[in-house]
Parts: sequence; C-alpha cells; structure tokens
Amino acid sequence: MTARLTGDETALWNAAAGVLDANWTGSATIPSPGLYPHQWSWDSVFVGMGLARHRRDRAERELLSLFRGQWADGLVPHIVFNGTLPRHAYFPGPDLWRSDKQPGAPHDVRTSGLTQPPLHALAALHLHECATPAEAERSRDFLARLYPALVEQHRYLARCRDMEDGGLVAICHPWESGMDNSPCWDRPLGALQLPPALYAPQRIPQPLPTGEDYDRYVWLVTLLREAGYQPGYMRDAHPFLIEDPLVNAAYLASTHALAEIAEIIGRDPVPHRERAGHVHRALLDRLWDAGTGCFRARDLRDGRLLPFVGVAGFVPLLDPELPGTVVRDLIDLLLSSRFAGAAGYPVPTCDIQDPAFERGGYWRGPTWINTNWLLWRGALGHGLPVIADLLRGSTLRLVRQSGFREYFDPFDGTGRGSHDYSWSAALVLDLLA
Ligand code: 2M8
Repeated sequence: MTARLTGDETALWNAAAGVLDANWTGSATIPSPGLYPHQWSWDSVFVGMGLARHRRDRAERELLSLFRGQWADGLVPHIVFNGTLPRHAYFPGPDLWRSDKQPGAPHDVRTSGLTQPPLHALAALHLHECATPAEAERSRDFLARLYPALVEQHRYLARCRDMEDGGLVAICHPWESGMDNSPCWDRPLGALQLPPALYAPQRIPQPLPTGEDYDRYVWLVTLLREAGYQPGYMRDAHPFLIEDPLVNAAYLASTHALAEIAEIIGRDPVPHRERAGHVHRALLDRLWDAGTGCFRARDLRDGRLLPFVGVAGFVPLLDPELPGTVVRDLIDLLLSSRFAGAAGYPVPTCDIQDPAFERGGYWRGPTWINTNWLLWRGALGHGLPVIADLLRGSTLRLVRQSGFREYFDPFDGTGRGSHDYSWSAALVLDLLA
C-alpha cells in the first residue's frame, strides 16, 4: 500500500484487498464467490494488475496457474477448470469443451477451448514496472520464465486467428470478447441456423443472457469442438468470425509489452515491434469508422462493419500511435450524450441512444470497472489527464457507493450482478496506487 492514501482511500484499499484475499484459492483468484468458481483468463489479468500493488507473489502464481492450461498450439484458454469442484458448480463445465479429448490440450487440467482478450503480456510488464529495486532481479527472472509462453500465445494468435493475414485477430465466439451478450453480437448470432432442440439450462441468478442466448453460445462451442478447435475450420466454415476492436487493442498493447519484456530480459524485440506496427495499421484500415468517429467490429462472414457502437470501440485508445485526429474523434464521442455525457457513472457498455441499450443488462448497457480502467490507461497514454481523472473519479465513486459489484447502473450507480467481484476490487487497487 502507498503511504500517501487518505483515510477514506485506505479503507477502500483494505476492502479491495480483503475481496482478493477471500477469493484466493491458493493458486489463483476466482472471479467471484458462487457464480464463477474457476479461473478465467482476462479476470486473472486484471487481478494480476491489482495484485502487483498488493501481493506480487500471488500475481506471479496467478499468471503461472493460468498458463498451466495453455495448449500445445499456444492457445491460452479462457477458463481453467478447478478439478476438485463438482460438475454442476458452473455451466458450462468441462464436459461441454472435452479438452481431455484434444491431443494438444494439457493432460493434468481441463480447460475451455476458446480465448479471451490477450492482455497477459501487458499484465506481466505491469508487474515488473511495479517492482521495487529490491524486487527487480526476481521480477526479471519471472519475466524470463513467462516469456516463452507469452511468445507462444502471440504465435497462436498470429498463426491461427489472423484469418485474412491482414494483421488483426478474429474471435469465433462472443465469450472470446469478454462481453458475452453485447448488442454487437445480435446480428451474427441472430443469423445462426440452430437445430430444433437445444439443451442449455436457464442460468440463475443472472438476469441476462437468456436461455436462448445460451443455446446459441453452446451451439457455437459444439461446432468448434466437433472440428477439433482447428483454425482451418474456423476460417472456412465457422458461422461466427469477427474482428473486435477491444480484442485487437488488447493484442496490440500486449505486443508492445512483449517487445519491452524482450528488451528487459535480453531477447530480440524487433519481431514484436514489427508485428505491433502491422496490427496498428490494420486497426485503422479495417476497424476505424470515420463516419461514427469510433472503432467498430468487422464481421468476416460478410466483410462488413457491424452497426453497433459500444465501449469496446474506445479501447484502441491503448494504441500509443493512434493519430491525434482519431483520438479527438473518440474523445468527442466518449464525452457526448451517447456515452459519458448522459451517464452519471460512465462509461456505459452501449450507446445510450441505441434501442438495444439496457441500463441493467449485463454487457448491454451497464458500466464495468475493467473497461473504465482500460480507457483510463488509454487516456493517460495519450496525455489526457482530465479524461483520465474523470474515469478514475467516477470508477472510485461507483465502488464507494455500491461496493465491488460485477457491474453498475450507468445512471444512478446501483450495483448489479455478483458481489465481491475480483477484478472490480483489483483494479481499484491499481487506481489508488
Ligand atoms: C462472463 O463470462 C462467462 C463466460 O465465459 C459467463 O458469462 O459465465 C463475462 O463477464 C466474462 O468477461 C468474464 O471473464 C467471466 C468471469 O468473470 O464472466
């Protein structure tokens, strides 16, 4: 903890650290008690960002625990299952994915077969940047230990997910975006031809997504699983294939981080720098929409940009080389009545004026701490302290008012979803530090 915190900040810090301590299993942090009992990929990234300020030993173990689940082709799965829990602890559990039947999946742990936004190298670098001089050597050793796995992860993304060799990576399931039921996916999900009877149970206690959404999610997994999660199948036949701005901004930020890590441990940063340049150009060429002044997702099945404008479209602010005109357009839209301008507690996940906006609807409107944190970092990176302070201040107000909830009403700050949600607590530690 830093010494310069006020009394109120110290109380918030202790509460946040308490949530992370309670959700620690001994090798990783569950996203929340009850609802999410396994290890999730980007949750562990955000938890690591906070643990870097609180317990760096646990931040290291968190990342190592996640990479235990890495497949031979480099895929870092979005869930690493805790094998000691009963089958019904979470749906869908390991039986849907059947990673044990995949030759490239690890033998000693069961996992999903999808990814999540690849912020892992950024988390590893952040951990190093938070090290005290006394911790520096150990921190470099940790980077050297994780580096080969991070390189494999990025190789997987470039080799298996850059479907058109254009520089960006594609997702093949809404779960890979981290924003399960974003209105962005309504059109591609609505176009799926589902078999007549499906089997996904209605999930309780989340109000959303619905059972019908789950039918579509499960159906997409079934298709991928039957195809052995092969990139050739994804590219040629899978019905959901999308280049998403948040995922690609995460990929770009981590590619830059990988170059920095390579330098720190005496490896060659040049291939990572070259790749970062390629991703930067592709983000602008393929996903920037000057008409709306925002980045939008591209559906590779018809080659068109999807009509939806949401918080994911601002996350390319993480790109340090974004042209000034693009940054200005993004900030104008962010501050407009469609986003921060009309929300007491920005930033809503969905354009408030979009008919699909739902103030309590999970990824269809509420404010989330992790997206605010990503935009805060992006604003800092572009030398926009007023925007950064706005994001930091409103995020801290949310948790002061409603606790470390999963997501929040963007108008009145009411907390929703699970309580004691790990990434809400972890990112508050980083905001306070
Ligand atoms: C949510 O996703 C899972 C599926 O992976 C679910 O709905 O059960 C999302 O909010 C996702 O971003 C998050 O990583 C996960 C665990 O917190 O929950």
